[in-house]
Amino acid sequence: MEEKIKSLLEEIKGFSINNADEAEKFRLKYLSKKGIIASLFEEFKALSPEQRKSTGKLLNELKQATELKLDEAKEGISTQSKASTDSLLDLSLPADPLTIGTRHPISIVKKQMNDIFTRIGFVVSDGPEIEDDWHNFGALNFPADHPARDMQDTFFIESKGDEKWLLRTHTSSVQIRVMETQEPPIRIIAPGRVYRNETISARAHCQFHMVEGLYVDENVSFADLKQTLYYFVKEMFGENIEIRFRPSFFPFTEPSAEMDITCLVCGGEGCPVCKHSGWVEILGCGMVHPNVLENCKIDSTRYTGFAFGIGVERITMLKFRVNDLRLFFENDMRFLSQFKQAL
Ligand code: 2NL
Repeated sequence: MEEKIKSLLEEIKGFSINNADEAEKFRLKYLSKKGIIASLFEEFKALSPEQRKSTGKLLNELKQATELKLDEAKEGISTQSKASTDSLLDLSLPADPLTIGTRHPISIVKKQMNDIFTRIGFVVSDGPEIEDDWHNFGALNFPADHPARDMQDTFFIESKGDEKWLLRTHTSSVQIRVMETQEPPIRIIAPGRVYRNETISARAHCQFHMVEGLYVDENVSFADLKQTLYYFVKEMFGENIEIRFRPSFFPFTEPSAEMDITCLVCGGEGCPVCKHSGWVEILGCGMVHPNVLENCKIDSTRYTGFAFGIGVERITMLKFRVNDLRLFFENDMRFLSQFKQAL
C-alpha cells in the first residue's frame, strides 16, 4: 500500500490543471467521496495497528498534497480570468466629468444682497444665533407682555438659572450688540438665520434668513431710507422696478413702514401672485425708535437712524419664481440643481 501511495504522489505532482474543467476532473478523481484517496482510507482501516503508523502518516501527506495542489490550481485559474478582464480596460478613454457643486439659491441671493449694500458703504456684521431676552426683545422696545415673547412665537431654550435663552427671531440682536459697543456713525447689515415658532407651510417656516440694515448718524432721515431701499431693489430686480410705502407698526421703529414693489409676475397688471393689486410686499422698515437708541446708550437728541429687515427667502422666491418656501430646506437635488451658479 505504501508503494501505491508513493506512486500516486508522483502522479498528482505531474497532473496538469489548466482550467476549471480540469480542476473538477482532478477533484473527482482524487478527492471526491468515491475518489482514489477515499478508497485508500477504506483500505487503511483493514491494516494491522503496526502497519497503520507509517502508512497513516504517508496517507495524510498524500491527502494534504492533493488538496494543496487543487487550491493552488484554482487560485491560478481565478487570477488568469481577472487578468483577462483587466486587459479590456482602455486607459486612453476620457475620464467621467467631475461634478462641481453649486450654491444654494438662498446663498446666491444673500451674497448678492451683501454685495449691493457693501457697495454703498454698509459693513457686514454677525452675532450669535442663541440670544438672551435683552438683545432679542428688551433693548428693541418690546413691551413685557408682547405676544412675540410668548412660547407660541419664539423658541426658548431650557436653562437652569434665571437667564432666559432663546433662538433669535430677527438679526436686530446683532445690531443691538454693535450699537452697545460702537459710536455712531454706524452703517451695518446683519445677514443670518433666524427662528420663529410657526406652523410650516408653503409661505411660512420655523427657520428663515434675514438681511437687516441699520444706519445711525446725525441727520439721518426717512428720505435716506427711501433712497437706500430704492437703490437696493433697482440693483436686485432691474431699473424699471417701482416702489411704494405703506404705514405699519414695529416696537423698534417710529414711524414704521412696509415697502412694496411692482409685481414681477404680471408687471403691475394684476395676477394671483399679487392678489390682483399689482404690488407685492418685500420688507419692513422705519426710523429707529428713540428708546432703542437710549437702550444702547446712544444720545437720541443728537442721533437718528433708519433700519430695515428683508426676508431672503421672500426675495429669492420673487427672483426665481419659487412658489413653496419648504423647497429651500428639503435639499432635493431636482430643485437645487436648477441653480447653476458655481461655488
Ligand atoms: C421684518 C421687519 C424690520 C428692523 C427690522 C431694526 C433693528 C434695530 C432697530 C430698529 Cl437694531 N429696527 N430692524 C426695522 C424694521 C423692520 O424687519 O419682519 N422683516 C422681515
